[in-house]
Amino acid sequence: MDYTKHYIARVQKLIDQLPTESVLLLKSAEAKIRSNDTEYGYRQNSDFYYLTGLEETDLFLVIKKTSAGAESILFCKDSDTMEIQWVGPRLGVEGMKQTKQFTDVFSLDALTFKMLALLQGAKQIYFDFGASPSWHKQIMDWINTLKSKNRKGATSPDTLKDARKILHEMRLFKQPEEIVLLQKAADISCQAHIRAMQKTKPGMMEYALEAEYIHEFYAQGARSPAYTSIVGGGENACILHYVNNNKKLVDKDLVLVDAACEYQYYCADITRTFPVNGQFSAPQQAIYELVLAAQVAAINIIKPGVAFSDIQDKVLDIMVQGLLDLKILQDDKQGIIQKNLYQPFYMHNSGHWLGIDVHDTGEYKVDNQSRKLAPGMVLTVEPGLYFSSLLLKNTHLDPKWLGIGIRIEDDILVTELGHKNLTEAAPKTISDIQHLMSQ
Ligand SMILES: [Mn+2]
Repeated sequence: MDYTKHYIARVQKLIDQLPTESVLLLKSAEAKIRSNDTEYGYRQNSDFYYLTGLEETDLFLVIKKTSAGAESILFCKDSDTMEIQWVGPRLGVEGMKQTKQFTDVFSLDALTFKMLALLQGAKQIYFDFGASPSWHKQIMDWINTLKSKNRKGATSPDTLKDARKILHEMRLFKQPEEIVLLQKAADISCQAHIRAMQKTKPGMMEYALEAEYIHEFYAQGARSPAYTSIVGGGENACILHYVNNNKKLVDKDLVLVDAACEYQYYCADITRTFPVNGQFSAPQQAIYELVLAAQVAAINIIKPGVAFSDIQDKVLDIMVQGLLDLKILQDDKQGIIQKNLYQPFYMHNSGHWLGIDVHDTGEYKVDNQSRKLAPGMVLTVEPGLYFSSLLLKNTHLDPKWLGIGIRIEDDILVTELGHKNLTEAAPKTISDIQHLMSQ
């Protein structure tokens, strides 16, 4: 699919929000070394990709807005013979011009000379605060060069502004063409969870189960997990960011898998917890039903106007009541919630924004109030309960709960009328999971 018109529209929408006499600067991500002289697979800077869809290094995007109008300018590199031989050709100046995405395209060789001309007369510079120290320094060097020429009549900008404030708000509201890609990432990830449930058996290594996910991602064209997969059998499920994935899956244990793919830069994020041998024990079932009830109830309140924090409140309302019913907690429900007495078992938030970054951009508070949901936002809902033997062994907790760790996570799109669960194809009821695993 040709997304060029969408990138042009995003740049235009950004221009609309810039004051006149301003220049916005963005730089592509650099290749990152993994070991000695070999690199990680390249991933473009998320903001740069959002505006351009380009996957090359050594790109500079300049957007200049004056009272006379606005222009978008790309600086890029042409490949040399050696580069074509070893890593293949770049689009180059002519190739970039043919996309007709930018007002003008120049060679990187002209960067400093042209940049000083572009910055001349601008009152403010927007760039991505915190992107990298060398990028900050580069921008300050350009400004200082201009300042040194002020006796010759050059004027330099006097205000620096964070481009991310604008870009990250834009990225929070997903456009239809983005939702298509998020759904695709979600669909592939759901199929990976189904494949994994079908392959799981006692004695299997956690990394072998992880391999089933990676297989499904790659086979369907998603060339990377959206984040390092968490595959934790038994007690390991209680370690929130367990990524060693190197233990054996044991009969009668549960396995928690937090794994999903990135498809054309859009992420899914799914957690499922299922029994290694295909059948939940009674204590596992009791905790699972509680987490699931809290997750479903929380998803069901999602619609425009609901506050982000209402989701966690709903989770706590259901889970704390359930923990009281199971005699894991005692006394007064509101007191437990106010004093955070549930935290030995549930110590994280209900979820996060999802998009080009798995923990996507966008403020969670506006004017110090929890953000109200609106159509186009995509978020995860992922309550969990964890009974770590290491942390809870000297408490009065009934030992039958120890070693159980359960999280259930789906990806939810806020729609005009309510919400859509993008990941509902991954089984999560006990009967659906046990049925699938018995086949
Ligand atoms: Mn998540």
